[in-house]
Amino acid sequence: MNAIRTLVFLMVAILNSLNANAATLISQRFCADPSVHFFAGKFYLYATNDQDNSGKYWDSTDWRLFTSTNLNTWEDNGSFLSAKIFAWAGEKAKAWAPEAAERNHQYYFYAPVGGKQIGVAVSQSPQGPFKDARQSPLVESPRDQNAGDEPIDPAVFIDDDGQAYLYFGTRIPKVVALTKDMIHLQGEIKNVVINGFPADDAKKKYGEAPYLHKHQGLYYFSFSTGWPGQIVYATASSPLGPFQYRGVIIDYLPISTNHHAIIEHEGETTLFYHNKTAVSGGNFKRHIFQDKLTYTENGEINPISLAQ
Ligand code: FUB
Repeated sequence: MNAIRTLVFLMVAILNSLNANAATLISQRFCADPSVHFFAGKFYLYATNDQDNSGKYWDSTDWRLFTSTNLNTWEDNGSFLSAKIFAWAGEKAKAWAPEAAERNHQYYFYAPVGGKQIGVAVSQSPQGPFKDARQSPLVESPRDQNAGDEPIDPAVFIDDDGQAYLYFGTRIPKVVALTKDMIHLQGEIKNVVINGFPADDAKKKYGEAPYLHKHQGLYYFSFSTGWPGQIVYATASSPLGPFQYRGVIIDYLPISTNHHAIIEHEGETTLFYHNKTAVSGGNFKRHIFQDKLTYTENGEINPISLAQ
């Protein structure tokens, strides 16, 4: 089994080196739901730790951290945080798609601990140790009005004016401003409005995995269309929308979920997402890949060609 595994990864490495456009596998460890950031001179990739789940459900209880100095090769820092830090989440807490953000040299870690609650933790270092920032969920259904049935998949965007926004949600995308301390909601939770889905494709709708980034002054809201899902995007002139549907970034993958992150650094855009491989072969044992993302002159995102 080990010999087969080594052979498959050697083949992937050879394919990667032959084709500069091919997606690159970031680690042989099972991991998913990438959240990628450049903090204090280094890249950090926070992930759902599929290495530790049962293989039958997304039931891992810890998150995994990778670091990089060049955005090409990643060091595996292993399981770096347990869902147990959120004591209020109880025994059944799951470690699902994480997110991170920095403000004033404090690092904030956001994560769902199952389908109903999102917690926030804080640390002086992007690598931790993190502690629960408020001893209660940041978002909770049904406690918070309009949080939706399944408030998962937090994504934080801090605009150039310093205002932070939290996006999250399943089936209905949600957005809410965050207070300056990054650990409280500011104002109402609103639905994210996306107009212009193609009328001839009923599958083109919001599913999960929201992500917001800004490119040349335009706000790009990208997300998975469901299970299985494409990663598609819509744009707006405000982080609050309304957004106009623009197109597909990643087509359907042979896996039940997809979840991505986009980082712009020194003029280059890099896309991270998860997929299954010949080794993982399953919906719960996923692998993270990265690929270059490019735009047309009109600000459209060129869809990536899939290596898997
Ligand atoms: O990893 C658990 C769940 O699967 C995430 O919250 C979703 O985005 C999907 O990737």
